Amino acid sequence: MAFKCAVVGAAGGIGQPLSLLLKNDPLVKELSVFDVIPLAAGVAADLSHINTGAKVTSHHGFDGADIRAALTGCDVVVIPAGVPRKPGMTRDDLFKINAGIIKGIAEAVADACPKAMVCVISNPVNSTVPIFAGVLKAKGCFDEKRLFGVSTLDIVRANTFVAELKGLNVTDVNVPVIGGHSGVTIVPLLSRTTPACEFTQEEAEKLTHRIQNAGTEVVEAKAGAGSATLSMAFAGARFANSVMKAMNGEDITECAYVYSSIQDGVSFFSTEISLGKEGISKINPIGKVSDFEQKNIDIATDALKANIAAGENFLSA
Ligand SMILES: NC(=O)c1ccc[n+]([C@@H]2O[C@H](COP(=O)([O-])OP(=O)(O)OC[C@H]3O[C@@H](n4cnc5c(N)ncnc54)[C@H](O)[C@@H]3O)[C@@H](O)[C@H]2O)c1
Ligand SMILES: *[C@@H]1O[C@H](CO)[C@@H](O)[C@H](O)[C@H]1NC(C)=O
Ligand SMILES: CC(=O)N[C@H]1CO[C@H](CO)[C@@H](O)[C@@H]1O
Repeated sequence: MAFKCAVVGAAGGIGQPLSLLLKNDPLVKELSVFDVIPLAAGVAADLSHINTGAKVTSHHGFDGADIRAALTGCDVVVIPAGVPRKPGMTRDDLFKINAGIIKGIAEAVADACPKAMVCVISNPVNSTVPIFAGVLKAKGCFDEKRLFGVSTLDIVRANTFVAELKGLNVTDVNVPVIGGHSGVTIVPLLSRTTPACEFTQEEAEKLTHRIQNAGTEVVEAKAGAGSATLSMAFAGARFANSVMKAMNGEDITECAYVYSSIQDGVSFFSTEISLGKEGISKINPIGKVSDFEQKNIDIATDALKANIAAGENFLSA
């Protein structure tokens, strides 16, 4: 079975290549391209000439009716809408702007496609996902099995950096990355890399630091022209594809930042999750980790407490 998929923020740096990858995904039967800016229509026209099965439709505009029209009937909604980080800007600075954008999109999802699988890319994911959940709760349609903060880029990066260091075939490498999705909340579980790898303490520290700060490498290299877009589009398309494969009955495991009681003191946490026809079928326990990883999990949990509160306070303000 194939699905109707929307990209919200489709005219942006992430949105355009993400839309391209979804247009090329055989599991997508209709791609609904939405952005507030009119360029959405151009992106859709361009994509519509590609001879793959997905039918392309488009909507744009600031009126709530436009996004609701784009979302109607969608099975999967992928959201890279917002403002990207510029040099010198922290994910905190982004928070206020993107929080308002996410709130509006969540209201539209609640009205137009409350059963859709929702994949949030807009940063800071550690707060935008709690905001999204809060809006859906207020609208009486929050299903914790269907809301995902997309942290896949951290796994994609970890796989790449580990394969480079160890001389492995990168397509075979998998490094689970748990916790949150920025700075110290990103916790790679290098000890659980498959195929099994040994790391010295120095290698583990260097790799962990690089994975946590990889976004900044791209921001600095683009020198004012934006943040990670192409690698993020790849990661977002991979995650959406996994969600759709699972909706078709395949057993799939991905890491994602979700509503979870796995970690004491925080209501959202990223761990490996099993996906099924109805979204999350099981949140896997953290499992065995090294002492270094456990220390990083504790640091991440403390930081996330403040981040989640920031999301909740934004809604109650
Ligand atoms: N999760 C991750 O790993 C990750 C990685 C990189 C970037 N990001 C985040 O993704 C977001 C987008 O980044 P980008 O580089 O594509 O930015 P961009 O500015 O190039 O694109 C954002 C797009 O969102 C649109 N937009 C703004 N408000 C909207 C709304 N209310 N509804 C629909 N569309 C709206 C804009 O018109 C623009 O086309 C940022 O928040 C960025 O921080 C996340
Ligand atoms: C890497 O692994 C993939 C999948 O297992 C395989 O298709 C590919 O040929 C391998 N590449 C190399 C260079 O060995
Ligand atoms: C650890 C971390 O920095 N995470 C970000 C999550 O979102 C909040 C905003 O509420 C920021 O404080 C953090 O930068």
